[in-house]
Amino acid sequence: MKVLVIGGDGYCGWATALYLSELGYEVAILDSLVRRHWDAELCIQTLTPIAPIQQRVGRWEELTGKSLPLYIGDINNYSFLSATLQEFKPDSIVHFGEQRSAPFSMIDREHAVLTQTNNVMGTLNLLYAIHELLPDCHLVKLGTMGEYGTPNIDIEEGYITIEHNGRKDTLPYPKQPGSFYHLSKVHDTHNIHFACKVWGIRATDLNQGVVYGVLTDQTGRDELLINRLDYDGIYGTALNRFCIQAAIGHPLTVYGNGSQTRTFLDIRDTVRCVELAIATPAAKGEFRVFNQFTEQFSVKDLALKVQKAGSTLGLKVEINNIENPRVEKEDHYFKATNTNLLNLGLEPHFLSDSLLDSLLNFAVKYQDRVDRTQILPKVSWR
Ligand code: NAD
Ligand code: USQ
Repeated sequence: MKVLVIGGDGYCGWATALYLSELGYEVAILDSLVRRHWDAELCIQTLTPIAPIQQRVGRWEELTGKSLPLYIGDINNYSFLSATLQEFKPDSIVHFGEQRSAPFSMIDREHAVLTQTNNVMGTLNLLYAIHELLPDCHLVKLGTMGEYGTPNIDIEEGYITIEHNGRKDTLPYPKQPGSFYHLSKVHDTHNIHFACKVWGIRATDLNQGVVYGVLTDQTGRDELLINRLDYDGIYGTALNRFCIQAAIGHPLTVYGNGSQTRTFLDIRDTVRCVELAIATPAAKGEFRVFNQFTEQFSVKDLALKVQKAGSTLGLKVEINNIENPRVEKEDHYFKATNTNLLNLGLEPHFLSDSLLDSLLNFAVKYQDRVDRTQILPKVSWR
C-alpha cells in the first residue's frame, strides 16, 4: 500500500513515516517545511537537534535500503498538490500538515488568520484533489480531542444519539473548541464530513489527544533520525514541557489551579493508531471518527508525576501555579470514550515512571540547548 504522509517533517509525521516505511508500506513525505520557518520567526528551537529533511531522509534510505521520496511544497499550491498525487498515486493519505499550536493561533489577528487559512484551505484543497484525481484514496486526517471542549457529559467518538421531542437521531457531537487553532480543526471536520457525503470520499478523522515522548524504534536508531521535541511556550505541550523544565531546574509551569483535564498518548501509540486506521480503511462515503488517546490526566496530576520521577533521579522539582494565560475551564467534568482504536487492536503504552525517566534523561542530555527565556508563556487569550 502506498501512503503519502503530509507534514512528514513534523513531530508526529516524521515518526509515522519511518514506522510505516519499516512495516513495508511504500511511503512518501510531503511537507512545505513551514514549521521550520515559523520556529525561526519566533526564535524558538526544538530541544533536539533535528537534521535538514533531505539529510534525515537520506540517512533512513541508507540504513534500511527503503526509498522514501520527498515532495517539498505547500498543499495550498494546488498545482503542486495535484502533480504530487498524480505522480505518487497514494492509496492512503495521512494528513498531519497543519499549524498545530493553540498559542500560535492566539498571538494576534495575523496568526489566527494564518492558522485558519493554512489549515482549513489546505484540507479543502486536499479534498478537491482526492475527489478529482484519486476518488478511492482513503484520507486519514489528524483532528484533535480539543474539538469537543469540556462538556458536562461524556464525550463520544464523533457522533451522539439524541432524543428530542419524541424523535431520535445520531448527530455530529457538539463542538466547543478553545482556540482559533482548535476551531480550524472543527471547520476541517465539517468540510470532510460534507465531502464524504456529496462525493463519496472515504475518510477517518483521528481526534488525537496531547502527544508525549520522543523516541520510537525508528527515530532512536541514529542521531540523524532524531525527532523534534518542543519545550517553548508556543509549541511545547504540557508533559513534554514539564519533563524539560524538571531537567533544567525550572519550576513546572502549571496554568491556573491545574485541575483542567486532557487526554494523552505516547508517540509510539500515535504511529500505531495511524497504522490501524490505514490498514482498515473507511468505506466509500463514510466519515469515521476515532478518539485517539490512551489515558486522561489533570495537568496537576502530570506535574506531580514528573516531580516524583524527578526525585528518583535526584532532581529537585518545584511546581508553580502561574496565572492561566488561556481562557479555559479549570474545574470541570471530563470523561471521553476511546474504544474504536482499542477494538481495532491498539495495545496502549501507558504513562509510566520509566517513560518519564527516559524523557527526563533525554532532556538532561540536551539541556545546553534550552533557551530559558522561551519557557514561560507569552501569549494571552484575553
Ligand atoms: P508539527 O508542527 O511538528 O508538524 C506539522 C508539519 O506540517 C510541519 O513539518 C509543517 O512544516 C507541515 N505543514 C504545515 N502546513 C503545511 C502545508 N500547508 N503544506 C505542507 N506542509 C505543511 O506538528 P505535529 O505535532 O507533528 O502535529 C501534526 C498534526 O497532528 C497536526 O495536524 C496537529 O494538529 C495534530 N495533533 C498534534 C498533537 C500533538 O500533541 N503534537 C496532538 C493532537 C493532534
Ligand atoms: N498547560 C499547562 N502548562 C503548560 C502547558 C500547558 O498547564 O506549560 C495546560 C493548558 O492550559 C491546557 C493543557 O495543559 O489546559 C494542554 O495544553 P497543551 O499546550 O499541552 O495542549 P494544547 O494547547 O491543547 O495543544 C496540543 C497540541 C495540539 C493538539 C492538542 C490535543 O499542540 O496540536 O491538537 O494538544 S488536545 O489538547 O486534546 O486538543
